[in-house]
Amino acid sequence: MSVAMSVMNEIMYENSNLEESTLRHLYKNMLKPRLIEEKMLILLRQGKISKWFSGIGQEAISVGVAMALHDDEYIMPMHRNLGVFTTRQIPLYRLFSQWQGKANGFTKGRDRSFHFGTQEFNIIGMISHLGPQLGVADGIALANLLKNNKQVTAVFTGDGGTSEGDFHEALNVASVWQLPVIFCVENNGYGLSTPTAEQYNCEHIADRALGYGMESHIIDGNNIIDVFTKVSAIAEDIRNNPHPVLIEFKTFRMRGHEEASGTKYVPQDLMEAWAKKDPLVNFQAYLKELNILDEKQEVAIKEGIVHEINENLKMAFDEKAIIPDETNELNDVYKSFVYQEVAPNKKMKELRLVDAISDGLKQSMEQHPELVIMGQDIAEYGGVFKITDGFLEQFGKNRIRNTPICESAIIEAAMGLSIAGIKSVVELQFSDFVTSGFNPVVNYLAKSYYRWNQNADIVLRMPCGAGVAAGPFHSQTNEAWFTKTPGLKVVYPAFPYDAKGLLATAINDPNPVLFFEHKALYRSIRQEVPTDYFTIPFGKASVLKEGSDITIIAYGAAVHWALNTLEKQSNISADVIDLRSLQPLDTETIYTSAKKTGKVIILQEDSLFGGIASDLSALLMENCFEFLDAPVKRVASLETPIPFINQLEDQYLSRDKFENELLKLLDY
Ligand SMILES: Cc1ncc(C[n+]2csc(CCOP(=O)(O)OP(=O)(O)O)c2C)c(N)n1
Repeated sequence: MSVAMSVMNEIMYENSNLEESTLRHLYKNMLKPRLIEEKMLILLRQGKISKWFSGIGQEAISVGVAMALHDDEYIMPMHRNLGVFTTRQIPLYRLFSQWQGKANGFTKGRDRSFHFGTQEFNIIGMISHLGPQLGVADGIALANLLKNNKQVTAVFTGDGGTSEGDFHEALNVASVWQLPVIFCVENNGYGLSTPTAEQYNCEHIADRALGYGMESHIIDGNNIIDVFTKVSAIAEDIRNNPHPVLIEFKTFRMRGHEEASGTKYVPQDLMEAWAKKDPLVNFQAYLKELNILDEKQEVAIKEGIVHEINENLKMAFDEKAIIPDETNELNDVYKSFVYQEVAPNKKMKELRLVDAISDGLKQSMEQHPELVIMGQDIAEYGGVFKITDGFLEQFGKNRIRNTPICESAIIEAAMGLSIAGIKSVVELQFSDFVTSGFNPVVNYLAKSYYRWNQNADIVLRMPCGAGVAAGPFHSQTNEAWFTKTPGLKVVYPAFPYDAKGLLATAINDPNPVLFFEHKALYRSIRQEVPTDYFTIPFGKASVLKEGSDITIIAYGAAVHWALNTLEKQSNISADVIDLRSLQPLDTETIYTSAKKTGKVIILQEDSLFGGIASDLSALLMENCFEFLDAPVKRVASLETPIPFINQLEDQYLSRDKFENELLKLLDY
């Protein structure tokens, strides 16, 4: 080892055979974000940008990690990692436009600061919630592992972010699956105003890796040579031998959490001590000491960067402001999907709902050779409802993945797979447990396409529903939590035939789809189903009966409750509409029927307030009022959680109240 040792005031550099050109490169790459920030702070004071999270003093980490990775490897920065973006050579005017909410940015004014990704530069930015980045990194790393492309993924978080559940789930999943990912924790002393002593109760964050069976390192985050050389070596090791690594970079946040919040709570002596360890100033002095940089070169480099900043700023300022256009906005909520009709074959077989879903899932696995299924107990055990029984033997362990009980990390990992171009299906053991992964569903999967045109090619299978005496946490039908959220599609079949065809479409659709499967129907409903692969389009309700007195609208188990009621009341002439898909919704079929019959009753299994029936009722009032002969009637379950014991569950459910309400409405 040729070691040029240098003891500067505060940082000891070891030049482990790095070329002069590399050292200069490291320097320039650190200087650029520093100069941009200095300019941004001026613009902030002038009110020309809205908010700024400073990375001053932490540049060595962003730059060192970004330079240690290959350009085709994904890197996932946070709010203080400007150096990642500049090291990847993103044209500055695009960054400036992003911060000004202009069209040349990455989110068309839809999200601010560093909340964006760009496939062009293999950078996947954060969502505000911090932690989800880590699970998404797992998914990208999983894709790399499956493709065997020897790539490593690096993801950032702060010391504060390590307290989030996402951090622990992501580390656990990465370790269990031995994913090629580097978790980079920038320990900068504070999470907003909270010092690390109030954030965690262990000496080093790196120590936590032991608990996950993971390799870890502590690196001086202000020493650019250490960061670059050590991360380069770690990355190379991971490429050859995939495994996760946790790195804790010791550093300090030199400015406020964001500029407006100040640093009053930080002791002055701490600030002063860390100011002496400035990564840029020390490295610059070191390069001068080695005669790699002189005063003239320093000035020239600085002038070059300042010129680039000013030119690019001018471009961003000159760019016209975004003109709002509702159509544009609405068109970017979902990735466009051209539905491909695959007609059902003539050969039929009688199947239960559970078999039809299993059959459809298996055929989609054959249609899409890269499709991955993830879920708890789905491999050897075949899933708690046995939907994936036998899949492991046919498709292997890479594609049929048992997961730890980490709903958040797994849904985030599915997002990562999608970013890397791989479709996935996630089986929630019970739809009730989606709450443990709620954040990534409603904030990441749902908003990603709208924010920066990155789709989430994911189906979440949701075994749901009551009537099985399973109590408040295994019986909910929670579709309304998701129909409320733009960006998600929600499908809810009631029959085996529909379930098979709709599941195929859900998997073909590049958008996030929540696929509800009613547990009480799994083994009680049978139907003739085409044996081969076929598709059914979303947004088309199914008219099960045609009549003239009244329109009955339902979905899921409630469809069967309505049909059973009509069997008893055979003199009633009703249109029975099974919605099948709730988002998109087939308003045309609903309105046509309502206008014909003049009376509408909506039967819903969920409790009343805020459910689908309420919105359907509002839509009918707004669009069919003149045709209605009676107020639209909603019949829904009691406004309580779902109770366990049969007689209480029976009382809770809307099922037995329907007949009476139907007769009353007919008499209106
Ligand atoms: C889930 C969630 N809770 C709270 C916040 C508000 N918040 C944003 S950044 C931050 C501190 C983060 O600290 P750390 O991870 O140490 O990163 P740093 O800002 O110090 O770089 C907080 C509390 C948030 N964005 N998301």
